[in-house]
Order: sequence, then C-alpha cells, then structure tokens
Amino acid sequence: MPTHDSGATRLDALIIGAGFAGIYQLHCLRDRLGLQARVLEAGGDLGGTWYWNRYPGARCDSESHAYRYFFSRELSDEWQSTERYPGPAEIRAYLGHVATKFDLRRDMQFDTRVTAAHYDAVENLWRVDTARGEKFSATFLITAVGCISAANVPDIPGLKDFRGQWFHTGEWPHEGVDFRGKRVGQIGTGSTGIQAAPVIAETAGHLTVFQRTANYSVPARNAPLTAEFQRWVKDNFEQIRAVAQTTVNGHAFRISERRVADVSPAEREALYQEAWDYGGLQFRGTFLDLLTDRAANSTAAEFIKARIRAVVKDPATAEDLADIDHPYSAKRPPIDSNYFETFNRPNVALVNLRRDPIERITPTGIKTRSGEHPLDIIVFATGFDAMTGTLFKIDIRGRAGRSLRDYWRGGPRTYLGLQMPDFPNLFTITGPGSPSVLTNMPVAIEQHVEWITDCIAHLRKNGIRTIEPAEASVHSWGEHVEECARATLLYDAKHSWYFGANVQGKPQVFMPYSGGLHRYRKLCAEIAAKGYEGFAFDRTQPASLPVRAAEFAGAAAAPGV
Ligand code: N01
Repeated sequence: MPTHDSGATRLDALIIGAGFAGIYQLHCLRDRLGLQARVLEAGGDLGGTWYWNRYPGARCDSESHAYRYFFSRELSDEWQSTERYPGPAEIRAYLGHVATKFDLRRDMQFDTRVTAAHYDAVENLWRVDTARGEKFSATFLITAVGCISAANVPDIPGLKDFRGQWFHTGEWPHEGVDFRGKRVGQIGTGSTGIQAAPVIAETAGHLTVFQRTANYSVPARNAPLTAEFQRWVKDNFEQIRAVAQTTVNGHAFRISERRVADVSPAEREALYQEAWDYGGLQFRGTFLDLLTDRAANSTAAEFIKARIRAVVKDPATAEDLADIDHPYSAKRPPIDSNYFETFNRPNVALVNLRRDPIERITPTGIKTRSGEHPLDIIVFATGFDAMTGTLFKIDIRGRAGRSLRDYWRGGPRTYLGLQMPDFPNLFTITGPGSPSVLTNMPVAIEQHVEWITDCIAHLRKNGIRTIEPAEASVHSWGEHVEECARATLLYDAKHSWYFGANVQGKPQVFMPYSGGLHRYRKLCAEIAAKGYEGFAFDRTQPASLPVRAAEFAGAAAAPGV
C-alpha cells in the first residue's frame, strides 16, 4: 500500500498519462520491479490519444498488426483486430483488454490532471499536485503524456463572437457532432483534416475546407481483415516483431534497398502504382532515397500530384490541391479514404488560404479576403502544440526551482529524449530528441519503457540515489539530432510541426530524432551497457527505497516476457 507523508500519497513511481506508454510503464514498474506505482490520467478513462481523438474518420495510420504491444506473445495471440487500420473504439478496447489482463486499473486514477511536479532535493522526491487538490510524492516521475496531445486552436480574431458551434478534432465531444444539413467549415489539411473531411461531407449540408498548405496523401485502402490474414498475424508474431523492432520507423514493413536511379522511369512508375494500389504508409518505402535525395523525392511527389489531378474533376480545385510546396513525406504524410474524391461532391468547396487568407471569424462564419463564408460549425483540424506543449501544461521544476519552461526556452534540450539535467529521476517517454513521432508509436514506446525500467532497476540495485544527464551530453545529443535532421529532406519543410512552426512564438527547433529507431535502440542499449554513459549518478545516500525481491526478476528479460 502507498504510505502518506504530510498529507501526500507516497509512492515509488508516479506515471502521468494512461495511453500506450503509461499502461505499459505501470505494468513494468509494478509487476516486474515490484514498485508502488500509480498512473494519474486527466481523461475519464485510459486510451491517451484515442480517448480524446474521436473526430469523424479518426483512424490509426499504422496497420493493426503493428499498432500494438510486442512484449507479450500471449497478449497478441488473444487479440483479434478487425480492420487493416484500427479506429479509436477498437484501440481503446485493446488497451482496456491489456489493462484487464494485467489488472492495471486498480493503480490508475482518472479525471486527475497533474498541475505541478516539483523536485524536493532534500528528500529526493518529486512532489506532485493535481487539479483536484490531491498531493503525491514519488522517487521516480515518468511522463507518458503523448507527443501530440495539446490541442492548437489558432488565435484567429473573432472566434469568441462566433455564434455557431466550434470544435477541435483533438478534443472531440464523446457524444459526437450532428452535421446533418449544417454548413461546416474545416480549417486544416494535415493527417487529421484529410481523414475528417470525407466523413463530414457525407452528412453535412455543405463543407468548406480551408487549406493553408496543400498536402500529399496516399489511399489507405482500409478494409476488414480476412480470417487468413488474422491467422497469419498470429502465426508470424516473432517475425512481425522482429521487423518492427529493426526498421527505421517501427512499422512492420521494410524500406526498399533500391534507389530511384536504379530503375528505368517505366519501372519506377509501375512500382509507385503498385504501392499506390496497395495503399498506406508503405508508399514511403518504395525507394531508399525518397527522404534524402530531392530529385528522387520529386518523382514520388510528381506521381502523387498527377493522381490528384486525375481524381479531382474541377481543374482549378485540382491545381490548388496539387500545388504542394514541400518534398513528399517531409511533413508527416497522411493517408486517406476518398479525400481527393470528396472535392468532386457538389456540397464541398475548397478555399486556398494562400491566395485568399482568413481575415477573421465573424459571428456567422469565416471572412476571407474575398468575402464571407457563412457557417454553422467550425472544425479546427489545426494540429497540436507538439512534443513540448503537454509537458508545459504541467509546472515542472527541478533542482533549485529550475523550471522546464525556462530550460527549454530556446527549444527542447534533452539527452536521448529521456532526461534533462537538474531534473533527477524524471523520465520523459517519447520526449523531444527521441524517434517518437517519426515512428509507429507503440514500438518506440515499448523501447523507452523497457529502457527506463532497466535503468530504475539498475539504480536500485546499486544504491544510486539519482540519475540525470550531464549538460555536455545534452549538448552533443542536440547537435546529433540536428545533424540527423539536416541529412534528410525533413529539414526542408520548415513550416512543419516537427519544427514547432505551427504554434505562434514557439522556438523553431527540429524536435524528433530522425536517425532511425533501429539505430537509436542500439545506441540506448550501448549507453546502458557502458554504465549509463553520459548520465550522472548521485551515490551520496542509499536509494530511499528498499530493494524488493521481485525487483530484478523481469527487467532483464524484457522484451518478450
Ligand atoms: O495536425 P497538423 P493534424 N490557419 O499540424 C493547418 C498525428 N495523427 O492534427 O500546414 C489555417 O499536421 C495547417 O496548415 P499548415 C500525425 O502525426 C496521427 O492533422 O501549418 N490553417 C495544417 O494543414 C499528424 O502529423 C494519426 O500551413 C491552419 C493543419 O492545420 C499529427 O497527428 C491520425 C492554421 C494542421 O495539420 C497532427 O496532425 C491523424 C491557421 N491558423 C493525425 N493553423 C494516426 O494515424 C494550422 N493550420 C495515429
């Protein structure tokens, strides 16, 4: 049982967030290391991203046989996905199954938003406050808050006077929104907007899509899974896991070794067509050099632009949709179900904001330079204050009151995306500077959770009081993250959220690690094997908690328990 000190519930470890990351971290710390651990979650249930993102058309872009945990074969065998890409309800059901199987809910607390976490150096404890006025203290604090969870509603003048309804896709009402017969305006054409528009258009009286940056998209080709495929997934668990854990992006497919210049133009078109017909994010894997060579990339870009022009019947609309200003995949590439086809519907219109920018929101619609668009509902598919926004919602303070906001004033600075100096025993799952958003997230999450678990086991076994990186490690890791980004075309799309460019005033720093999950995984393992090279330990006192017998039983065996 947790103990209490001066009104605070005392735990060994506190985990913030009950998505993929928090759920598995709780299992590892509680059931493998025997710690008193608890998850605090702002939402009313588990699910993380999938608790909040219930907008029309929401669906995972990773395929269901890879968008799952791989730490337990038994768990995988028990679960049957029904579609090629799982929707939010199926993902929540899956996570609910995991929580039930490992009896995790008893250590999860919902409707509990963490507001502050301050490090107490004397006691070596993180002191945590919640919006409900509860207090906790814990030796280890692990953030599992997701990378794209802080909704970004742009500061467009007039919104507060709008007399219709408005919603952000990332905070969608659980009861749904009735679009029937309504005039709907959707701002944003990223992965979310591209999923939402076709579904909204099916029932709305009229849909106007406000596009600031035209975007590539490849058909998802979602479909129910056949019994044969479901069998194949079960029979090939080890193989699927091996691929996901050794590829650059954590998906269960490999990137081709072939370069664009290795094939004739006719062969190239045939390969693109094959990938287009197959659908999904694999399109990126058609050639090795799509993300590193501009000329190679432009062949994929032109292929997609030609498909857009072929699908969209109105030539002016087709031109606006195909007028894409960045290399293919330099921003997160969406996949869709009938996105471009939607613009052939009589009840759908596109407004090109580059030519006709929004001036303000009026009480009755959106006013662009050329005139007013009367609306009943505005849908903001405008993305997130990614990677740092959710952490900044918590007042995190380390040694001597140093605030994370101050430390990251010029952009996030971490070692491996996992830790910061002066924030001892604080771990950030899929934090900035880690592969995170450039991967199939559950695979990156498992790697982080297992690394953190092994690290905590190491600290406790060796009587180490605290761990935090040296400032020099943060500096050199930051340089490496930047150098990796510069080596790719990701660096050419300066207006992407990978740089924080979508949020006004946010420092423009490339945030995720683009060196590949496979390399990153190896590097993290080597650093741990070298006694946590680049980190500093405090051994001045024994760890404040007794070592328990169960502690080392599971950690070394992960993954694959
Ligand atoms: O957000 P985005 P998203 N005026 O930032 C536009 C993940 N995801 O929610 O490009 C007008 O990509 C903005 O325009 P611009 C995935 O990682 C995962 O779509 O900045 N427009 C852009 O068009 C994804 O990348 C799944 O010029 C404004 C759009 O809004 C991430 O979530 C499914 C504007 C925002 O696009 C975020 O995607 C869906 C303004 N003031 C999403 N401000 C999965 O499969 C912004 N925009 C797991």
